[in-house]
Amino acid sequence: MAKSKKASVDRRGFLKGAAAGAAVLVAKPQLADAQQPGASQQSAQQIPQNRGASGSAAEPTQVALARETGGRPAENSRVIEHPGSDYMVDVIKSLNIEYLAANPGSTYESLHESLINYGDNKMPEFLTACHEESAVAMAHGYAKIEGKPMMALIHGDIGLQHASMAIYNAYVDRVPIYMIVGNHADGARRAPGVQSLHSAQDLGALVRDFTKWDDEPLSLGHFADTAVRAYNIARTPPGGPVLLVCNHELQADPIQGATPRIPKLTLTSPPAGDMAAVQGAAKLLINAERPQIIAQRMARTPEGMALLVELAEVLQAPVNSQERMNFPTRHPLAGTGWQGYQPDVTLNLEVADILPQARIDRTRGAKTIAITAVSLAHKSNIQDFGHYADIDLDIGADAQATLPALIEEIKKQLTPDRKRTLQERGAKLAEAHKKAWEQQIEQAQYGWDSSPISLARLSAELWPLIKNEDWSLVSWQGFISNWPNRLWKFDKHYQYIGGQGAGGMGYGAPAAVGAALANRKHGRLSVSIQTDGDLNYAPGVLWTAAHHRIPLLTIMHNNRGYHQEVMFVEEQAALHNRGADRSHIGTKLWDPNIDYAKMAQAYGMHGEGPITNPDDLVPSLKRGLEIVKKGEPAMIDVVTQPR
Ligand SMILES: Cc1ncc(C[n+]2csc(CCOP(=O)(O)OP(=O)(O)O)c2C)c(N)n1
Repeated sequence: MAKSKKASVDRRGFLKGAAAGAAVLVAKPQLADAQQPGASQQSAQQIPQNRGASGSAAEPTQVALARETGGRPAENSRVIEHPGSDYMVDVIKSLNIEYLAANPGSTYESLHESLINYGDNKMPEFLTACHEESAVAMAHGYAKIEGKPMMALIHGDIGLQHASMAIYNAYVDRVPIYMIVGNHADGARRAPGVQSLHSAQDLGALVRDFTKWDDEPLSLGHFADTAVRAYNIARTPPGGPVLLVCNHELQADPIQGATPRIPKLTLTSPPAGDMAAVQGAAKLLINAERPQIIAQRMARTPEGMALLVELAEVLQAPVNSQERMNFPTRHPLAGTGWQGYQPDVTLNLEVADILPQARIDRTRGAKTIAITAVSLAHKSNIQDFGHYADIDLDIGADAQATLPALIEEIKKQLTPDRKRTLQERGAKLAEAHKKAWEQQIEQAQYGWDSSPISLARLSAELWPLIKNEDWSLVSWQGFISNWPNRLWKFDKHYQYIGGQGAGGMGYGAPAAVGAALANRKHGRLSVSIQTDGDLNYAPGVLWTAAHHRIPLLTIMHNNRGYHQEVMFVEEQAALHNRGADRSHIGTKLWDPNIDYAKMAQAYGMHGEGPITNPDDLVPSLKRGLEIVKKGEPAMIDVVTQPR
């Protein structure tokens, strides 16, 4: 909870006797940021004061304008004893949110101050971001490790526009994020200029198409209800980002009378599949000759992985896991079966867009089952779905919550005879898995000594250095040809965070920092293989990692370009019957080459490279890992093959 009543009364007493603004800084000298050079030397006049002399937070003043544009505001001795934002902090603390990431902004200045002083900058702790997209994507990465939301504080309509792509990624990835955006909604009270320009009549509308829920509370009681409800909605499968629009007046006006009761959070239990449908699915799966399980956004918690292992083993079916850690990569049933294994029944667990394969399968009489909570939560405008999937059994429910019943039902229906047949299939699948594994090791050797360095070698050289640690890969593998999946042994739920969700670049670097933040308190070693195009969207997140001492080894997959797009342009050139020799135009990041070691150093972390000789790789990775194990971020720039 927040500071004790006595402590906060004492602080207020102190505030009364001093110049208010200066007191805010002096009162909390132990705060890390307040100790930065110059912070304590600020005079009372330099502390922003935009309130009118009447004691109301109402009047738009020239002071408000001046402060936003760099002018010197007038002195003001008024003190607001108990701002609404203190109560908001109590409400937020009741949700047990560990961190918030934000770029500062005047639309939430009152809440900002209450969080760091009244709330003691704990639960949540404030992390300084350098771009709103980074703040939200950090929260995205954090939730994928921790399974619960982090907060992003956003400044008005401009900050929300910056944040929007990251919100969209999280929405499609069904990841909970808790967002508060400040607003100056009351046109009669806000100042002209930025207070108006950064506000909106319906701020949530900017991102409503891809947030799970938003609300704009009108009173503190309404704020408490909305804040608790939003948290619950974010976490109820399918999860998603939620947004509270928080008006300046609600934050800054003094609380009148007693504070409203804070509702108790009770998480909604996820929907499990209808029993008749589950029984039907069990029957189809038991009778299948070549069943297949595809798991995409299935495992929400460590139990999800354990359930999927149990399902696979009881069925002796191969599991093709995508996007998340759903299934151990070295389990004998991991993969897609033996060569030519054509599934006759496919079970899709939280698979977003299953249509193309389902239609192909239908033409040869194969059946498709889907279990996903996304069927219960569609929106219209943004097209995060494909054609209508003509699947045979469509179970609208959370897959993880449905697995216990499905496993039970399969066990019940399985005869000893059928069990024997399934065991025989399992032995063949295990053989196929082993063969596929050996092939990967062989393939990894192609181009072993090449420069630029092969991604297989990079992954293979990294593995022995981390495999005895409690490691976590906090970057997507799509653009590194899935080499870690093909060579490493992933068997814990936090060992991989998957991709962007909606394919929006700029996600990778901040999501890695957010995931590393979540891993930090568990003492895990976070490693990211970072593409260069993605990092350059908002590299300031490197400073956030350095400033907040977030241990993360970033290994640049520096192919000096937007290689995915190089390939697309080359393909078009071929289609148009023209040469591909100009495909670098608009797609390559060279001339000049970007110096990532210097970039890392500029942001305050260890940086080395570019590594072009593969023999230099291991010593450099070792140096980076040593630094990360001491609790700091580090970057190694490796010049790599395109894929
Ligand atoms: C916000 C955004 N803009 C543009 C794209 C189009 N796009 C898809 S892949 C890609 C290249 C990414 O480059 P990089 O991260 O370096 O990965 P590489 O393909 O080089 O491995 C781009 C620009 C996108 N997905 N997202």
